[in-house]
Parts: sequence; C-alpha cells; structure tokens
Amino acid sequence: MNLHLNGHEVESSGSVLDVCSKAGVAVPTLCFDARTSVGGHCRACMVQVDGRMVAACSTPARAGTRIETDTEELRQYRRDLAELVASEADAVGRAGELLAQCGADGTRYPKLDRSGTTDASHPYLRIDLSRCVHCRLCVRACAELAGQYVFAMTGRGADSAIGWGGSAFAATECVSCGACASACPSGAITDVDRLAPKTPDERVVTTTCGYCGVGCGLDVRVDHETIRAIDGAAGEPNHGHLCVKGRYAHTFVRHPDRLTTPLVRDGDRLVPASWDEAYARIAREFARLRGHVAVLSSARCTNEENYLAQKWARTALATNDVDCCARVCHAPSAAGLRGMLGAGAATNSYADVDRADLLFVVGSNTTASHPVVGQRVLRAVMERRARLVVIDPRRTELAAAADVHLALRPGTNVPLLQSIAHVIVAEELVDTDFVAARTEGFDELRDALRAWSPEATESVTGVDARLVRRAARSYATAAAPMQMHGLGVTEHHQGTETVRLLCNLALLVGAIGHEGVGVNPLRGQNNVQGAADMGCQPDLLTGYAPVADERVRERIAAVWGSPLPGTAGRTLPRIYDAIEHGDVRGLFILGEDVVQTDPEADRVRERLSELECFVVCEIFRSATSELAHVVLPGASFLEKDGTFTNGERRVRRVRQVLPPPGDARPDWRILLELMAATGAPQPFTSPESIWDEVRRVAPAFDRASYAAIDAAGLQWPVTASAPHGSALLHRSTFATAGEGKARFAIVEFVPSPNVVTRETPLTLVTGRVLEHYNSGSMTRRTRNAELVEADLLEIHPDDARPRGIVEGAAVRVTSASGAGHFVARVTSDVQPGVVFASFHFLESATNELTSGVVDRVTDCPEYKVTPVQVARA
Ligand SMILES: Nc1nc2c(c(=O)[nH]1)N[C@H]1C(S)=C(S)[C@@H](COP(=O)(O)OP(=O)(O)OC[C@H]3O[C@@H](n4cnc5c(=O)[nH]c(N)nc54)[C@H](O)[C@@H]3O)O[C@H]1N2
Ligand SMILES: Nc1nc2c(c(=O)[nH]1)N[C@H]1C(S)=C(S)[C@@H](COP(=O)(O)OP(=O)(O)OC[C@H]3O[C@@H](n4cnc5c(=O)[nH]c(N)nc54)[C@H](O)[C@@H]3O)O[C@H]1N2
Ligand code: SF4
Ligand code: SF4
Ligand SMILES: [Mo]
Repeated sequence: MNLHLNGHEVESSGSVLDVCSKAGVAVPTLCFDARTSVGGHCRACMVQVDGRMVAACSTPARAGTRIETDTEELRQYRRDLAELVASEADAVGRAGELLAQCGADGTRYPKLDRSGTTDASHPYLRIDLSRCVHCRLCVRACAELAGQYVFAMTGRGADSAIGWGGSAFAATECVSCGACASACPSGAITDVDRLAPKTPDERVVTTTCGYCGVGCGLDVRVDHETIRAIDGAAGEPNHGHLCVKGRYAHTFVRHPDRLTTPLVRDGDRLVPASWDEAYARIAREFARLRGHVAVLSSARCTNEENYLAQKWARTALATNDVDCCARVCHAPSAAGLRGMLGAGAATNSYADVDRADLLFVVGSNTTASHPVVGQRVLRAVMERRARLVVIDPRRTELAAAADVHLALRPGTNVPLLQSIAHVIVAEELVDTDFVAARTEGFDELRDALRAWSPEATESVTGVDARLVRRAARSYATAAAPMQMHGLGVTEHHQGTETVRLLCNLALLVGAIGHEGVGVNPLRGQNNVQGAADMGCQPDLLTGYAPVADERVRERIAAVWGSPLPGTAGRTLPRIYDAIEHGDVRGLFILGEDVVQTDPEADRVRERLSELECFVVCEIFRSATSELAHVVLPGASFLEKDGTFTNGERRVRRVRQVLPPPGDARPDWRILLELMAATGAPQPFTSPESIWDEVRRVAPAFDRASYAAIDAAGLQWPVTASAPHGSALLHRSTFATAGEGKARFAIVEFVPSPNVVTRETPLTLVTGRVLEHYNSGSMTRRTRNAELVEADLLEIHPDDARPRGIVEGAAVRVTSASGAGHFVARVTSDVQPGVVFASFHFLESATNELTSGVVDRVTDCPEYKVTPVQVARA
C-alpha cells in the first residue's frame, strides 16, 4: 500500500512502527522488541497519523494516511514523557540514551525512591530495579521466548514494580537463558558481563554455538582476546534467543587448564614436547601399525575436520575402522530413517514447531537438551494452544505441560508405539490416500498389529490403555502432528526398531512430506549430523556413499587420488573388542572423552591401556587423554573456522573469534599436518578449500559454498534444483528402493537382557541436565558449575523412604558393572522403581554402572536401562 511518511510517499505495510523502521526513520521505543508480542504501554513511540497522536507499535498502517514522526508537538510530548520516566528510574543503556536524547535531565519532577531492590544471587544476572522503566519486556521475553513465568508486575500505580516471588532470584524457576537481560532496555536486568562499559576496540563476530545440535547463531562481542558478551544472532534457528550454555558458558576458552602444548608419554607421565617430536612419534608408530589403527572422530569438531579425519583413516591408515559419537547417540535414528525413508536425517525444520498443531515428543528432554527448541515447544503450547503428547518415563518439563503424558516403563517403547499404531488402524484413523500413494506393506502391518491393543500391552508398558488411545487419536486427528525424538528412543536394545515404529506412525497418518509434521530426531552434539554426513562411520563414506559399493568407491577414490579399503570397518564397541584380540593396536581420538562417556568405563580403560600407540587430540586433559601416548592441543569452536551442521541439516559457518591459546592449533591444521607426516599430503590451505572438496564428493552440498551459506546457513540438500537448501525432505517421493515408496516396518519386541533382579531391583536411566554438557569438560569450567554442582540421582519417595534416603543425601549406586556416587534428589518426577542420573561429573562415575548391552542393529549402547541398587553412602 502507498502512504506518506514525513512528507514522502512510501510503499509499505505492517504497523506504523514497521513502516517507519523499514524506511529507516527512527521512532523512540521503550517496550518494543521484535522478538516478542507488542506491549503498547510505554507510549514512547507516539507518532501522528493524519494529525492524531497514536502509538506506532500497536497501530496498523492504512493506505493513504500521513504519518509524521518529528513535529514540535511530538518533541514536546516526548520531552514530558522522558522527564516522567526519568523521575522514576535511573535508566542506563538504550533507555538511558533515549531519555537523554528526548531532552530529559531528571530534574523536572521529584524523584521516586526505588533504591534497595537489587539482587546479585545469580552467577550471570544482576537486577537493579532503581533502573526499571516498567516496560515489562522482561515479563514478555521470559514468557514468550523462554516459556517461563519468572517475572510479574506487582502492586498498583506508583507502587507497581517487577517482582519474582519474593525469594532470591537464583532460587526462582529461572533457566538462565538471559532473554530478559537481552530485552531489558534500562539496565535493570543485565548480564554480569555487560556491567563493564563498551570498549572502542570491541567487534562482533557471528558464529555458531558449539554445544548442542540446535546450532544457534551467536553474535560474539570480543575485544582483542576477551569475550565481552554473547548475543543470539538474528534468523533461524534461534531468532536472537539462546540458552545458558550458548550465552554464558564461554569462559572455558581461557581457562588455565587448557592444553597449550603437545604432550608425550615418558613412563607414567605425560611431558611437554614440540609439535615435530609429537608428529614424528605418531608417524613412526602408525606406519608400524598400518592396517591396525582405528580413528574416532569428533562431533564437537567442524565438518572440515571430520572430513579430514575419515579421509586420513581411509587413505594413509588404510582402514574403515572409523566412527564417532553418533554411535553412542543417534546412530539408530540415522539407520532407521535411512532404511525406511531413504535419508538418515530429520525430515523437517525447527521452524515447523511454529506450524504444528500437535507436538509428539518421544524420549527427549527437550527443554534441557535442546533448550531453544524446547522453549519453542512450550511457546506453541502456552501461547498458541498447540497440543502436546510426551512419551517419557519421567515427568520432564515438557511432560508437565503436556495434554497427554505416557509415563512408560523404561525400555518399553516398542509395545507402546505398536499400540498407538494399533489404535490408529483399528479406529480407522489411517490416511488411506497417503498410504495408497506413498507406502508399501500396509496389509502385512495391519495383520501384524492385531495383537498389540493398548489393553494387551498395558501390563508391559505400565501405561493406562485409555491414555494410549487418547494419544493415538490426538496424533492421528491433528492437522499437523510433528514428531520429535531423543535418546529415550535410540539408546536402547530396540533403538533402531523404535525409530522404524515412529516412521510407521507418521506414514499411517500421512504426517510426512509437508510442513509442520515429520519424524525429527533431535540430534545431540553441535556437529553430530555433520560428522556422519562427512563419513565418520565404518560402513558409509562422505555423503552416505556405501563402502561396499565398488562404483561409489571408485568415484571417491578418483577425487582422493588413492584407493580405499573395500570392506566396512568396525563400530566403536567392536573396536574395543578388536583391541582385546590384538586386531586394533593403534587409536587416534579427536575430541571425545570415551572413558567418561562410553558405557562400562572400567572395560574402556582396560582396552585403551592395551594400545601400542594411542593419540588424543583435545582441548583439555581428560580421563581419556590420561591414557594416551601422545596428546595434541586442539582449538575450540571459538578459535577456528569451518562449518557445523545442526539437527535440521543446516550447514552454518563457524568463525574464529580468538586465537587458540599458547601453542594449540586448529584441529583441521593438526589433521593436515598428520596426513602429511603419514604419507598423505593434502593440497588444502584453509577450511574453505577442504569444504570445496566435500562439495565435489557429496552431491547434497554441491551449491553450499561458504558464500552461499554465509548468513544463517542452508539446509542440505543444497543443489542446482534446490539452491536455497531444503527445509523439508520427502515432499513427493522417498529416496528408497521400490519405486520411491516407503515400506512399513514389521517389528517384534525383543526385551533388553538388562532386567531387574533381587540384588538390583531399580532401573537406572541416565541422561542430561540443562546446565552441563556431556563430559562437562567445558561447562564445569564456567560459572554453570555454581548453578549445578554435582550429578543428582532422582529417586521416588517410595524408593527413598525404605532406604533412609533424604533430599541432598549422598548415595551409592551399584550395578553388575560397578559403582557410582551421587547426591539424592527425592522427587515424584520419576516413577517408583526408576531412578535417573546425569553423567556430567567424572567423580560420580555414572558410566562405571552402565552395561555392554547395545541396540540390535547399530551397536548404540543401552544407556537408558541399567538394573541397580541404591543405598545411603
Ligand atoms: N544441557 C545439555 N544439552 C545437551 C547435552 C548435554 O549433555 N547437556 N548433550 C547433547 C547430546 S550429545 C545429545 S545426544 C542430546 C540428548 O538429548 P535427549 O535426547 O533429551 O537426552 P537424554 O536426557 O539423555 O534423554 C532423553 C529422555 O529420554 C527418556 N527416556 C529414558 N528411557 C526411555 C524410554 O524407554 N522411552 C522413552 N520414550 N523415553 C525414555 C529420559 O527420561 C529422558 O528424559 O542432548 C544434547 N544437548
Ligand atoms: N550414561 C550415559 N552416558 C552417555 C550418554 C547418556 O545419555 N548416558 N550419552 C552419550 C552421548 S549421546 C554422547 S554424544 C556422548 C558424548 O560423549 P563425548 O563426545 O565424549 O563428550 P563431550 O563432552 O561432548 O566431548 C568430548 C571431548 O571433546 C573435547 N572438545 C570439545 N571441543 C573440541 C574441539 O573443538 N576440538 C577437540 N580436539 N576437542 C574438543 C571436550 O573437551 C571433551 O573432552 O556421551 C554418551 N554417554
Ligand atoms: S534468564 Fe530467562 S528464564 Fe530467567 S528470568 Fe530471564 S528470561 Fe526468564
Ligand atoms: S540451544 Fe544449543 S545451540 Fe542453542 S545456545 Fe543452547 S546449547 Fe547452544
Ligand atoms: Mo549425543
């Protein structure tokens, strides 16, 4: 529409404020933040529309109207308003600047006394209400971005104030995301980081978070070698929002524990050495052991680094024994989805959470593990009334907000999902057109499902059949039912089979191939999708090209200028077996702390000690690196260039913010130097040149040049026919054998051999908490350690009472494999008979407890079911 803005004709739309900002005309605002709903109560953005004074943020622009933003009347109005606000608040920051610009000097009205309301209980946030301008942006940011309700406006009139329930702020339900501080215009709520004034040398580097698979964009404010603060970048996937790890947990980068020089073993010590010495030792030993050396790559590292790691294994080291932590994580998702639908990756995008009318969350503690997505789910439920079904043995934050929570017994996904499918078929809720057009094998499935009524499985799953029916009906009758799943699906004896059942459900109701639906594994590590895409697995090369396919192998060998071994290699658990049998004698680990994070820690330690040459490339000394013969100091994600691929297949740039400390080097450079030292020199000079070779090898990245992915990244495949990437897979056909149709899976239930006994009567489930990350090597070296100080054991009051266990008590947990030590949290969020613990602190020894039982298809460990006994320590 056309309208007039300050005398010029413009074509525009939206609110009057939108029109002004699109035209670059500044309008003062206090309570406006594009990320939240419109508040419209600060009255700072008054403009004149056809002569009338209106709030620009909450007035729709209409064709033909005349907008004036800078008349004498408005200037006078703003001066008055600014004086009033200044009499109530000593605002600094954006609001302080604005009040000064409007001509307020805080002297016209008597000053209100707001002193005294400060809070410094939180490690990252400071509150000083003497600065508060009552814009309520913190209330809206907390509710709408974080899905939390920490703040409320209390009192009336002159007595009104922002409140958080009377306790110390750190004792509230706050999830420390910093959204309130990022929205606060007045300095009333601020990051501790930001209390220091801005320096002239500060610059902003946009990069990608190196923690979880959401892959948030970060705007890092840096002054020389000091990170001043981190903001969320605009655009997908996070739209300016972050969690406590991405925003605050960055001080590990300059922690004195960082590795700054190579170390080599001298008897029972690791001593500093030069890079040349370290490389010479590795080259000599790996040449001697050629064909018997395995490589474990890192989902913490970039695509470029993962590409080099597997290329090195398959060329210079002549082995397909290459794997990564996807094995212990979402390998079942990749295998299940690839087999059923033709691509081992999420079918849809995180943005689809905003389009779904039903979210179906299975075995994912989303608000802890993928907080920015989890909070998007909470928002969909609270603000948009989307329905939510959660399948999890525990009452997670999402389960507590769900319409239906199916609190199954750990390890019973198969019978539960079969029952949901049974109801969909039995109650004729199937999308018959979709099933006819795009699937095969429905008749066999219908027959196989007969035996699986919810009433028949109730005694196995422990879930009331009526609830199962309700969940099935909700899923089948929603217009846009979107699945998301986590490790509660994959880290089980039936991991891959459970993923197949999730695909069955989506296929039955046609919830695949369009927006707001799909089967979406919430990939864990920042670059676990990428590590797998690059070929860090024993049976698939870069771009999922099967090792066993000779034509494919020859094509890649031609690019690499080197023949490739033709038989699939070993998965990580089988590499340990091979060490025991002497078939693997050397091992290179890039950024993975297997002693703390693989199951049966005792056995892992034993195997690693048997190696003749064990090399670890790390940023910190770890339980694993202590066993190495050579330790190489790598660079963290804030210290190097490259790309990460998040859980929705989005390839994003990683940009260097700081130089690595001391003599540490970017891992890509270390890998290139190792390749040269072991007889496979590479032509690459930069991460970009490595990536350009990846694009030649794997067609899905053909058009994903650094220039093309520059801003918020692109989702693969990025090809000539999809140059802007693919937000959605399987739109009209599946990349499967059999005419592009998906075949329903027929699945039997094979229960885990991990069953409770008289000596070990409780089932231990292990997993994560929001504040810490995996081995904790990074988050424990930040102030997150003040937020959560130890691994807790969640135990139901009925199990705690007879054992004399009270809240906060030290407890000892024993299993057939070993013992662990935790602090008790007595809660009915876990069901009787089930206990839950995290694995972020080495001293609790969670993985001394876990077993060698694995997923039947992919060897993914069963971290979610371990029979244990618990006693007071
Ligand atoms: N804060 C934080 N975030 C992280 C990580 C971290 O360490 N800390 N790690 C990252 C990594 S590597 C990963 S893979 C992801 C993992 O993210 P999630 O998948 O959320 O991981 P978990 O907490 O291990 O397990 C998820 C849920 O599975 C449930 N569960 C257990 N058994 C069953 C079952 O039999 N059936 C069902 N339906 N559910 C079950 C558990 O109760 C738990 O709530 O998180 C990533 N993000
Ligand atoms: N009991 C139990 N155990 C589990 C799980 C569970 O649910 N329960 N979950 C499993 C899952 S899903 C996963 S993914 C694994 C994760 O297990 P790991 O991958 O072992 O854990 P992380 O702590 O993520 O990181 C590994 C190491 O990489 C280092 N690192 C970080 N960035 C870089 C870098 O840029 N370069 C280099 N060279 N090193 C770097 C860190 O210092 C850290 O020591 O844990 C598994 N273990
Ligand atoms: S940090 Fe996040 S959760 Fe905590 S009060 Fe602020 S917005 Fe709410
Ligand atoms: S949600 Fe994940 S990617 Fe985003 S800031 Fe938090 S840890 Fe980083
Ligand atoms: Mo993971």
